[in-house]
Amino acid sequence: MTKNEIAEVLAEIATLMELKGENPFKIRAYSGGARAIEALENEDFEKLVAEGKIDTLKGIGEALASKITELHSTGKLAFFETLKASVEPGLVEMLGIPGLGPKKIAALRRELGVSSVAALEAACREGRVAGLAGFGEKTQEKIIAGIRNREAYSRRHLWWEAEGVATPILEGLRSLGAVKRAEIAGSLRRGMETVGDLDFIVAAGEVAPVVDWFVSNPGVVEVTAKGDTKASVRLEGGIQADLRIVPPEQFAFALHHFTGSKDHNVQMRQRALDRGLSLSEWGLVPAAGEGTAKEKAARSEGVAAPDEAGVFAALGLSFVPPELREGLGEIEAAEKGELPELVELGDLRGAFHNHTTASDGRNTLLEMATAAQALGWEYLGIADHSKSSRQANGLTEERLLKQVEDIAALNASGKLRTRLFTGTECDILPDGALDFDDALLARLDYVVVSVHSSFAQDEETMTRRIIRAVENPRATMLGHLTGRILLEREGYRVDASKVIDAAIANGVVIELNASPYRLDMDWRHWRRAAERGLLCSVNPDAHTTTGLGAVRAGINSARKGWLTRASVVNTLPLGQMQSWLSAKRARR
Ligand code: DGT
Ligand code: CA
Ligand code: CA
Ligand code: ZN
Repeated sequence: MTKNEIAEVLAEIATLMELKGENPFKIRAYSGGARAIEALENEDFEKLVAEGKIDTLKGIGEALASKITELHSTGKLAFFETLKASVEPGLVEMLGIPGLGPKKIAALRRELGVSSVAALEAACREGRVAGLAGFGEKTQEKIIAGIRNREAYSRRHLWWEAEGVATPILEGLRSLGAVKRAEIAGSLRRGMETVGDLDFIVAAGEVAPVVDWFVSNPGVVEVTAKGDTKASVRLEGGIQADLRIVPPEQFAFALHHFTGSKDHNVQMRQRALDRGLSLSEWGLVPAAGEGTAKEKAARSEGVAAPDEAGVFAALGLSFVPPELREGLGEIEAAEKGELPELVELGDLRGAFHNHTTASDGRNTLLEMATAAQALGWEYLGIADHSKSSRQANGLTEERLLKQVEDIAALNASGKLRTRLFTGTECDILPDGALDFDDALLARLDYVVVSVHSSFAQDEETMTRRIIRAVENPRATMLGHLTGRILLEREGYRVDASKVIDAAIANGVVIELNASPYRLDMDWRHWRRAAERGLLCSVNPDAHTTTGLGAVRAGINSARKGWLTRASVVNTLPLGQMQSWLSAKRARR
């Protein structure tokens, strides 16, 4: 074990002993010992251990010295393991509640017999905590709030929301005089549908002003860690953010490392090792030789890389876009020069599946069309709900026919450069039939078919139901395959691969619903499905004019699914899109 790891174990021992209410002098010996070795330089610590002189340090007696030596040589400590096993896990969990330290927790255990977060919450609600010496009403309220916040903090966050929080921080960092480069890393950069925490990587000459700015910017509600070159904070809304500052020459390596994913990093590191190199956040250095990778990097022994492309190139790879870095074959593809040319936001020429005030949208047809035009889109497909979706004010046959006329009139008026397509988001009824009859559906430019009811059907029934809809010659595309709402609701049970087969066989498109809450069909299915010939439509499912912008989230998922422009129908320019739709209609 390294010096820092040993110090952490000693500090944890002190905490555990405090939770158990043990002798304060003994406790202080461990926390003091942790601080004493933390303050040492690595080399000095190693030297003292090697010479058996660790007990000459102030604050470290013989007993502690032998424990440190045991940890150093074996990485384990029997005393620590026994101690850990003797402390109730609920007490350790309580340490995560802001405002509760080991001493208070020990008192709660002793006086109230509370040994879990749930029991603590109940005790607070019954007012029993306020009555304890050293607690009071205020503390009791703080604990209740802390428990609630802890739940929010442990949550993951939608990519869209995380990005909204991260962008102003990134801009703030870039505006600092000391900052040379700043990027967002982690799952956010990889375009994951949900994000655990934010990771900022900064190259700076001077570090102190950057750390100070980061921990004191207005969105910060709590500083959870602050060091010389890193800091962690909790932001409003509960999301955590980590900052790491590195020297400019290490920036590309740190950015690559903290972008991840873990699986991608493991494979990259193995590839480096196969070439006698060691890859880490510090650099790409020879695996052999004196000292740690960090020290070698500091001595500039490694490969220089001005950017991430340089990191990949040094390992014989072409640049791997962050979205593909999931350890799912991207390194092999990069080696062979076979990475796909991923679809980009700018490739989209329009979008289908959009709602208006006719059903449950909040903007009118004209407002939606005008917004699409402002985005530079050549076309916009309207798809309001069908009559069975009463909760969403689904259109009756008459109202849909009226909308078809309105759209024709708008298209003919010459007011718009964006062409409107008539459509519907037609309910797939519980038995797989469609909500409108053939004659009406045949009058529309396209038809999205979606499930909005009877979510509880078993997988076989649901799969059969959706396949029946996909086999309907009136269906152009399938909406939100599983109906999941991220972080809120699981999707209904459906056999995705069978539905994909049916869609391919029937020339039906499956949408990538780009709503940041959905991102459905999931990116993990897309690569194989597209290889087999499935076409995708990146659909915003917009209910407002700003909702059209959701395609940005959809493009993340499309890229994670290795999709190229050729697999995404709404990259077609207007003329080709019209021919494509006409050809579909002729067949149905
Ligand atoms: P998240 O925050 O849960 O949505 O996911 P990430 O991917 O942002 O993970 P995070 O924030 O824990 O760490 C950022 C990146 O740092 C991660 O993708 C890869 C790298 N990393 C962190 N811990 C490890 C590790 O133990 N091993 C390896 N190989 N890489 C790690
Ligand atoms: Ca992260
Ligand atoms: Ca992190
Ligand atoms: Zn829908």
